[in-house]
Amino acid sequence: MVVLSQPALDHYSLIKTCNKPTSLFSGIPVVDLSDPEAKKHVVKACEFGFFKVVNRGFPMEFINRLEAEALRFFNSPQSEKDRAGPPDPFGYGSKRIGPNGDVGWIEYLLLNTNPDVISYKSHSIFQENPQIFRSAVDDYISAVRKMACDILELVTEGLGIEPRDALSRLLSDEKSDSCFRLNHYPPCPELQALSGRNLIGFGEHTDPQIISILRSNSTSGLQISLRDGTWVSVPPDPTSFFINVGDSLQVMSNGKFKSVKHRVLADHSKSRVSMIFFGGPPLSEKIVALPPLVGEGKESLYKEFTWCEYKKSAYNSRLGDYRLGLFEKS
Ligand code: GA4
Repeated sequence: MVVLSQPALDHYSLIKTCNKPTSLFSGIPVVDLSDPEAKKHVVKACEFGFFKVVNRGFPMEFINRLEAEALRFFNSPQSEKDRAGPPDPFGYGSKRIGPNGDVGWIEYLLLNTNPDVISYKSHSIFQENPQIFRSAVDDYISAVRKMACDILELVTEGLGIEPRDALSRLLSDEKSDSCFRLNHYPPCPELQALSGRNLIGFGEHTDPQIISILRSNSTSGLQISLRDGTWVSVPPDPTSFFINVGDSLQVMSNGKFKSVKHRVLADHSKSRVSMIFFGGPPLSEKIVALPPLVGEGKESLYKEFTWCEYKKSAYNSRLGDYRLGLFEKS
């Protein structure tokens, strides 16, 4: 990995680059949600930590409407987009990610989905089409939240844990601290000509929440890190969803499920648009292992903490830090 510093590349300075492998990884677990055995497969897939779900019956119209509105926003003049920023952490952001100096070849809208908090409804992101953009976001978020809850119910059922809403209630709670992100990775053609390398759009990290649900257009770029540390490219599939186990679910499963490191590389010629729902619990919720996963006479692997404490610690960290380290029992 190199950091560009030549004057010709000033535009990109400080944004890291790397070589994008051309081959796509074919080993991503796929869970067919219409399969009567889905609960068994979802548990296996969570052990891997990253998987694709198909046959959800998610309205394609919600996806298309939201993608069109997102593109309309990202293609609008910079001065207009800047009116919706800087992110605090919610709002429009460009290149800067989080508060601690991380940067990437990306622009984004980060929205809070909890209407009690500084909701996205109060942001001036919706420009001249407020009702169309807002309702596209609302419709998509309610459908994707429902999908996240259903997947978590398959998880508890698959594990034989009662009640079946032991996990899903954390996202259906009206105080659920979930958020939603629309990401736009513009193409980086000059860079290809100059170095043949790709810019890092979003640097490597794990997601702090319980579960993340991602949908992207057909531009590749998402990569995951396998257990042996190799980075592999995820074949894009605009009609399916990709699921990431978050750090909190790793803790609640007492390490049975893995929060997988991932990153995004920008493409030379095509722009990538993704929409991600991050399902988080209420701020006061204790993140502890589900008792059946600890085992009789055994101890959980992690210290007790609330989501509020974990989130605070995440916002004090750099993107690539191993955040769960602070909460592991020695
Ligand atoms: C990673 C997952 C989500 O995109 C996010 C990110 C958040 C942000 O962009 O504001 C963080 C990052 C994410 C983890 C560490 C901190 C916080 C940027 C950062 C450096 C919205 C989230 O919840 O955590």
